[in-house]
Parts: sequence; C-alpha cells; structure tokens
Amino acid sequence: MSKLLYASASPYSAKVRMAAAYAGVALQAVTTDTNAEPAELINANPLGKIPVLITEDGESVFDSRAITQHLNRVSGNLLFPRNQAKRLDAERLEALADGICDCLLAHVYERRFHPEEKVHEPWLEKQWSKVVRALDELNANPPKLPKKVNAGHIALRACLGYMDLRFAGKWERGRSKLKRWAARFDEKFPELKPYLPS
Ligand SMILES: N[C@@H](CCC(=O)N[C@@H](CS)C(=O)NCC(=O)O)C(=O)O
Repeated sequence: MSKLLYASASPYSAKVRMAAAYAGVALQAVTTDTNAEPAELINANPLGKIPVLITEDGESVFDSRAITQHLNRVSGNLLFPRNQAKRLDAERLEALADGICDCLLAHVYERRFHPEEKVHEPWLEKQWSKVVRALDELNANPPKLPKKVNAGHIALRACLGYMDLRFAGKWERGRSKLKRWAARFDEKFPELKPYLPS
C-alpha cells in the first residue's frame, strides 16, 4: 500500500486524503511533523513539505497536485473528467483552492515564524486581499455539485475546512452561498468529512 506523509491540520493533506477515499485508493497515512524534518520526509521530498505520497516501489510523489493526478491515474480516472474542457475546469478549481490555501499559509507562517515586531502587516493584507477576491468570485459562482465530483470540488471543500479551522468567523460573512456549498458537500459525502483539516 502507498504511504502518505501528512498532518491533520494541513489543507493539502486533507485534499489528498479525501481524494484517495473518494477514488477508493487505500493509503497508509503517517502523521509527520515538518518542523522536526524527519529523515523519511526529507529523503522523500527535499523541500520538507507535506503531503508526500510514497508508492510501494519507494517512488515519492509531491506536491499535492501531482498526488491528485497520480491518484487519478491509479484509480482509472475517478478524480478528473476525461472531457478536456471539463478537465480544465477541474484543474483550475483545484489550483484556485490550493492558491487560497497558499495565501492562508503565508498568513499563518508570517505570524508563527516571526517575532511580533517583525510581522509585516502589509504582507498579511496583500495575502488576505487575494483570499477575499478568490472567495468572492467563488461565492458569486459556486461550482455545481454533480453526483460525480472531481479533485477541484474536493480541493475547495478542503480549503473551506482550513478556513473554518484557522479563520473561523473571519470569512463567512457575505459568503452564505459558499457556506451552503460546503454543507451540501458534507451531506452528499459524509464519509469524507473525517479527513477535513482538524
Ligand atoms: N504546493 C504544496 C504546498 C505544501 C505545503 O506548503 N505544505 C505545508 C503544510 S500545509 C508544509 O509542508 N509546510 C512546511 C514547510 O513549508 O516547511 C502542495 O500543494 O503540496
């Protein structure tokens, strides 16, 4: 079985675990502390970032978008549509959701890794303005939730789960459509809920 180095709070890890569960790919999930830089992580990914998937042959796959593509291949295309236009939509939604997470992580890390007096507020504001633009666009046009979802939908659900974890009360106002979208996703796929960032 492939192994997944992950952390429970990580939105990209949540996406990958949800995608694997949805596509029926079994993974041995191994909690990994990136701050400790364990040898298994660094040997698999010199960047020291999670998630990393290690195949039975010892091949490592990162980052999370390479992992969703890998899971799509091994599951016989259960995570991305075959139709080119629809596939592009799915890939773009995944990139947008991951991109929001990149801005949120930049926020969290700015505060976590700098002493208070070195935190650069304009940088935080710039990152947050990207999040606001992306969330407003998604709220204005929430993606349809068909019977068969794709890695884009899953990435967005994981991203909103991370917002709930780290930015609760700071993103929901005026974005009721997106809130409802997440609730409907959970109703349709209750089996994926345990993998949300926690
Ligand atoms: N683009 C990467 C981002 C991965 C990432 O930034 N993961 C975070 C945890 S959520 C991490 O490993 N941080 C530790 C570090 O940057 O050293 C992906 O999609 O996998």
